[in-house]
Amino acid sequence: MPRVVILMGSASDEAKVAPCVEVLRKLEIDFFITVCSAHRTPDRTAKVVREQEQAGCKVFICAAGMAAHLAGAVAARTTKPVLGVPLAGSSLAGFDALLSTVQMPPAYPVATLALDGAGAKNAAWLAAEILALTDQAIAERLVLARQQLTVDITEQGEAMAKKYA
Ligand code: RP5
Repeated sequence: MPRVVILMGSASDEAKVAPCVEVLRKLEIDFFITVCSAHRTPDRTAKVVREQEQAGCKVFICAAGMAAHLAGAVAARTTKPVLGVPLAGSSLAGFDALLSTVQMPPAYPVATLALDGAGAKNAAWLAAEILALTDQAIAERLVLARQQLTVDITEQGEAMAKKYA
């Protein structure tokens, strides 16, 4: 049962959203992913939110560029946490998408992550942390994954020190 739903505004966003998928897979979290536009397919967006919520979705991750209203449009239709990932794709280099995603009116929050791949990755980590509040297995996998990062970075540090010794 997918507990995380990833929506992107266009198929052209796929490469920037891929790191999110990678992290969710690594943490063994089921997800549903599709293309859904706030502007081009508003009815489909509403339908997907309704259907996925009924199917058990606990967190929505929305990635979009330009006048990025997807996360806001989803937040308008659910009280589940909505995580927004602004994408750079216009001559404003993502500043447009950042402001469109982050500036939500009271009672309709969008937890806005960094731009592009970095934000996509952290959206998955944050979704995992939200799920971990009520899922012990995910909580344990999160701790293990972080411990592995500590090991990896320590090894990198030692290798770097050796290289320049
Ligand atoms: C946004 O417009 C999408 O999220 C995408 O980042 C941007 C451009 O979309 P395409 O013209 O490539 O479909 O809605």
